[in-house]
Amino acid sequence: MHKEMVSDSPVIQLYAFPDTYSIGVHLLLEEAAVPYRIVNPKLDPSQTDEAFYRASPHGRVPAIIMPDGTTLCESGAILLHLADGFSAQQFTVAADSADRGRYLQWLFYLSSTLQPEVMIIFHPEYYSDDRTIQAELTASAQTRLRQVLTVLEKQYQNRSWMFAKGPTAVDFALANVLLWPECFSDASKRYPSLALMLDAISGRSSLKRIIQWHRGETDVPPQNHKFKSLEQE
Ligand SMILES: N[C@@H](CCC(=O)N[C@@H](CS)C(=O)NCC(=O)O)C(=O)O
Repeated sequence: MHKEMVSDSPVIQLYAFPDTYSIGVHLLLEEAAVPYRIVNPKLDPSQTDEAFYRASPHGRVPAIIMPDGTTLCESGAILLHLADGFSAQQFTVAADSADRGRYLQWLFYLSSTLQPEVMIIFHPEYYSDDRTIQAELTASAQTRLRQVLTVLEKQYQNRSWMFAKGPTAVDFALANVLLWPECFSDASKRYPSLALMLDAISGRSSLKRIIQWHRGETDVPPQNHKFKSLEQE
C-alpha cells in the first residue's frame, strides 16, 4: 500500500473501466453501501495521469484512492483490504477466525491460478503472433479453466457463498470472472454452486445497475448508492 499525498476526495475513488477486473470491487463497494466514486484513468505510455500511476504502478484497473490518500491496486488486495476495513466485517473472514487461512488461500488462488488462464483466453495475441498457436493456447487455457472451476465448485458445497457466514471478498472476486461469458457461458449445469453464487449476486436489484454499466447497457456509471445488504433481501 502506498500513501504519499492526502486525497482531495472525502470518498473512496475507484479507478475503473467497464467490464474489467474492476467489477468485483465495484460490487463490493455498492453492497457495503460506502460512499465512492468512479474515476476513469488515462492510460498512456508517458503516464500523464500521475495520480492513477501512483495508485497503480503497472497501469491497470482497478485501483483505489482512499479518503486519507492511501492507494492500492490489484483487485484481490483491494477487496481484502476494503472488506477487512468495513466496521461490520460483514464481507470478510476475520483475522482471528479459523477460516482465515482458507479465505486467503482462495483469494490468492483466484489471482495466481485463475487469472492467468483468463488472460490467455482474452489475449492469446500477448503470447504468440501465430493465429494457429493462439487458437491452441486458448483451447488449452479453457481446459485448465474448467479444472480451476471444478476445484472451486467443490468449495461451495451447494451454497451460494464460499463461506457459511455469507458473501465475502472471495465471492465478489470470483463473480467478476464468472460474469464474463467467455469464461462461464453454458457452465451452470457443470458448476451448479458457482451458478448459484452468480445468481445471488447478479439477481440483486441494487447490483443489477452495476452489472448493466459494466456490460455497456447504460452509460451512467452507478456510484455512491446506498442499498440494503445481501442479508436483508
Ligand atoms: N491482477 C490484476 C489484473 C488487472 C487487469 O488485468 N486489468 C486490466 C483490465 S481487466 C487492465 O487494466 N488492462 C489495461 C492494460 O493492460 O493496459 C487485478 O486483479 O487487478
